[in-house]
Amino acid sequence: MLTFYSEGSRLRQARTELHDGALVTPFECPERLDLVLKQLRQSGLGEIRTPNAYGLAPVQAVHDKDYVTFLANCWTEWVSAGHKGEAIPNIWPARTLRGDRIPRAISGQLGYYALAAETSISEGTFEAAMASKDVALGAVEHTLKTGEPSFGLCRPPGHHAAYDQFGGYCFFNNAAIAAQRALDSGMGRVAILDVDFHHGNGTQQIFYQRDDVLFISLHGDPEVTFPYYSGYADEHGQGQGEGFNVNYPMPPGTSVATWMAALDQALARIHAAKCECLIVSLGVDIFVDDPISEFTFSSEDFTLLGKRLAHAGLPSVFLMEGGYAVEAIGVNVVNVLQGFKQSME
Ligand code: Q9C
Ligand code: ZN
Repeated sequence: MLTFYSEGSRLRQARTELHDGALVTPFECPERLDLVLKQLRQSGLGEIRTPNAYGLAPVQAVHDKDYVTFLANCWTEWVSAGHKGEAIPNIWPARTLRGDRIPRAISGQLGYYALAAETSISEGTFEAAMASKDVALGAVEHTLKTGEPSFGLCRPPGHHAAYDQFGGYCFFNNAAIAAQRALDSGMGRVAILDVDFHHGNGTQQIFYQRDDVLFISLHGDPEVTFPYYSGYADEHGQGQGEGFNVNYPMPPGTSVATWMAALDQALARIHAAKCECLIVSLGVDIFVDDPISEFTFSSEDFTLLGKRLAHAGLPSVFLMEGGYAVEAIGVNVVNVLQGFKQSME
């Protein structure tokens, strides 16, 4: 199985994350890449390739053009406005304010285009987001061409990024960009299965009114966990998309057996919808020791997850999302991929 990876992902070097009322070193850090690469090299899973540069067109196929321009210019504008730290929003078009204006000042634009405050924009963030979507596109292109599975070691992650909003460590929605690419290459329907601990609100929002992408997410109950305002079981999709969005929220501490039972239901839906390809939003923050998440996967359970995913029998693309227990992240990712590879017929 090929891995796609870009050195450009290291250009995101943010120093600050708003966490527990303090600015801390971000959980979503470049060391995450090192640990995954190390385990991939030891595993003998397959070659690690640098993707081509695919430009902005595939990004603009799922994101707002003005949002992309905002991300491209944000750091420069923030610095030239004289701000000292990293770019962090501190006001939003909240429910009682106007949501129909995009202010001229970068501080006003930040709130307009942000869905959360933990994620700063720093020098190199846009360039890293560009590298990350190229990784996703390299992976999906390879799978479309060969039918073989592939792994995109995306960083920054993508599943919280919506049509015109960043947050939750995400800027471009790599899974959505890859899914759109698969559709544009002639696939009739694509499944995105999101196993990250957090609900993939961005992916859901991008495809909510469409029936050509089946989005299914297993995640911590938004009643008690990020992103709080998305991911409930009654979100089924809208219009044409009715029935093509499925959420399995589960409480903190949910057992692996319960989680796997939800996965079986998800795989049955993917089969019933006649999806032609599977994109897995692979967050390994469901690991028991993840510092910001509350599910209970052991490292061995990730192997089991890979095996179950192989039983879907579809051309599959794995794209990295979250996972913050840095020491274990490499083992956990490789276990999914090895489990998958071993169970393919
Ligand atoms: N400060 C992904 O896993 N904050 N994003 C949670 C801890 C945001 C996670 C509370 C978590 C975002 C891709
Ligand atoms: Zn997550």
